Amino acid sequence: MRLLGSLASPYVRKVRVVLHEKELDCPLVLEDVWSPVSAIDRFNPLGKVPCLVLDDGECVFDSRVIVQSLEELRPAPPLLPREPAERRRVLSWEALADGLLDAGVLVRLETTQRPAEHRHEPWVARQRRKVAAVLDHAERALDDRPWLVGNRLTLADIALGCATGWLAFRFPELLGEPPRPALEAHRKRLEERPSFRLTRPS
Ligand code: GSF
Repeated sequence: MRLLGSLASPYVRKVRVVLHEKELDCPLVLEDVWSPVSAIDRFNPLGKVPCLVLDDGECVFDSRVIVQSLEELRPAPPLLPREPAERRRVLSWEALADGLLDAGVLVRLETTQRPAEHRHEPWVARQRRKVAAVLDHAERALDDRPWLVGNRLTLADIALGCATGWLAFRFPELLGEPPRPALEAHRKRLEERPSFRLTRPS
């Protein structure tokens, strides 16, 4: 199998971190989805990465489906609990982290791609509020606990770590103000893991 993706995408990073944590070998094939000659549409009609291409040619997307498939392919170490209530909590955190990213990416596109005179500031402010609300929610949930769910690393931490890592890369001011010490400790702890160190956005 191979993973189509980019080095800056936080959704791709989530998949790459899971691959590393599970010690699964899967080459990353760089795909610039914004290039007019990108071949991504041949693999994913939505034109988005990440896309996991299996050996028989089947294409798997999006990142949430890919990481669940990887969990089934290689159950150890478990990143998605089997116990229903714990599993639900982990998946809800993943949805929150991805939702934060969706809002953050909209802010980035609105402020980098759209000419200033066409920007819709209330829309940008709305997306920024979503980012801040998820960060506040995570700060309260973490308090002085090392992990979001249970007493070990799960997909919840990986998804949140990829989201906060992307903010540190693209919007440090959104991440840093107001200070959220528990969240910052969580981010730094994750960034020290080999799986995160090897997948830093660039
Ligand atoms: C989001 C993927 C995505 O937006 C997932 O896989 O979890 N829900 C999906 N990927 C972006 C790259 S990035 O912003 O990380 C992408 O491929 N955008 C191209 C486009 O045409 O929107």
